Amino acid sequence: MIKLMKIFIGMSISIFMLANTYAATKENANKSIELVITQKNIDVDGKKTWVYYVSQPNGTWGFEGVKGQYFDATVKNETTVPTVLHWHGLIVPNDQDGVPYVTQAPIPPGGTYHYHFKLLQAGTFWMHSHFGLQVQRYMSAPFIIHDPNDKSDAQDVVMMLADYSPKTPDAIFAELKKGMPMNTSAATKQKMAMPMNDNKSMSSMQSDNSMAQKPDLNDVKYDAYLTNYQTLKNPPVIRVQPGKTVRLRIINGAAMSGFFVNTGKLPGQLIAVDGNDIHPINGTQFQISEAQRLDILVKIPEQKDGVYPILAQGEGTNMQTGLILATPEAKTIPTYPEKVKNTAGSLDYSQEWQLKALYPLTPKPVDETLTLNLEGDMAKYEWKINNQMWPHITPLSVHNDRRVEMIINNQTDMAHPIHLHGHTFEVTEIDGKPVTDGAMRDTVFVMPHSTVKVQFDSDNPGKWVVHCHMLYHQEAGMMTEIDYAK
Ligand SMILES: [Cu+2]
Repeated sequence: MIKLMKIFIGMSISIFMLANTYAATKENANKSIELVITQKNIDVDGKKTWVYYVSQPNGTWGFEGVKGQYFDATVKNETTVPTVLHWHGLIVPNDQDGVPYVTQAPIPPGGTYHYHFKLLQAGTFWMHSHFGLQVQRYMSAPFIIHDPNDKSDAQDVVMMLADYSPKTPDAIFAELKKGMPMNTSAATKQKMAMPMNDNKSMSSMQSDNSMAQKPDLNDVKYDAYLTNYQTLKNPPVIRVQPGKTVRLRIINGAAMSGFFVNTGKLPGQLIAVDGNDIHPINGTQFQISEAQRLDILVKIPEQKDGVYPILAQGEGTNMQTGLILATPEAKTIPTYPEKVKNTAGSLDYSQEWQLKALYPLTPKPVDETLTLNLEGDMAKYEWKINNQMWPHITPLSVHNDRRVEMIINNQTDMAHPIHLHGHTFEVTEIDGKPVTDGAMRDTVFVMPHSTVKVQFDSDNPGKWVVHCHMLYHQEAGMMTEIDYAK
């Protein structure tokens, strides 16, 4: 028990450090670093489990750097399995992208791999394994890049969300492959296809009790959700200063769960999605699908002993996770329940419609069009793009230096967060309706039986994978590749 406590304390400290070592890291960002992948034991509400952990020898969880400087890292695989780390959302040269058998060979147990690239962007990103089902064991960590021109004195607080099951990832996948009747039930289909009123659905987490009686919209049932490896029974408590601004850097690192984020008493201002600045949106509830990020500013009131939970409820569930912002004088931290009365609804487009990129693409005619038809066979648990399952795919092709439109046509009964490597795209159309200056993203949520169009400039030659970021969908085939024509 003491050992476990130490792990928790260790993790809290390194997260706290991440929020407070900007100055030191700023000077050191050009230095070579080591990122060590280890395994460790944690306790999730009384259940012992082992997890992966990616940290630097100085204790920093993940990485924090400055735009314009170089990321020069030796990744050490101190686990017992092969792995590869991918830098999610970062525009890197193709050979740095970290996709096994596409851009590099896996790093064997005990092996190392050197990555070296310039940090071209500023924002909230993350790193994660692109090998097998390792994301379910949290082989993931924050990758935060500061803008050297950002004069804000906001305190950074990283909130990395994850989903927890006592079952092994292999067992979860085997169960899905065997098929679960509830997935294809008429009630589920009906619920998925149900059109949602935009304003109502933003707050659907509070209103819809009827969801509780219906089959779950999620194809994996989890026991708990985690924030920075901890549950609400023992949440991260981050000390904040009265009157100061906090920049929440929320990363959805969950394998299969979307969330409704709730800033509670603190009015929030959403300033970036997927690391890309938007025209700010005020609110207290925000949506985040798998692999996406939200940067939200909250101002801590002047009150000396303030406690402010930042919560995230899993879509289609009554479970929540979160962290607690507390001023130094707040001695007693109340506990917040892991389970709430109301079951949350599903994520939708209501937030996406509000997003306006601060730096959208320069409007240009589309030169080339790619179509991604998303298909699925629930009975066999096969997930496909253009009727092909990874790795048995024919790559799509683009030419260099073109404006490319990607049409994502979801023909399945489930939503899919689609992620493109090596590029940032603009959301340009949702279900036939144009989006003006839509958000710049690397991961877009596509609702069931719905079509989303995005555009990007083909300015980064190589072989880039595009895939669903629901881990078991990806593993079951929902991934393809876009190659630059030679
Ligand atoms: Cu999917």
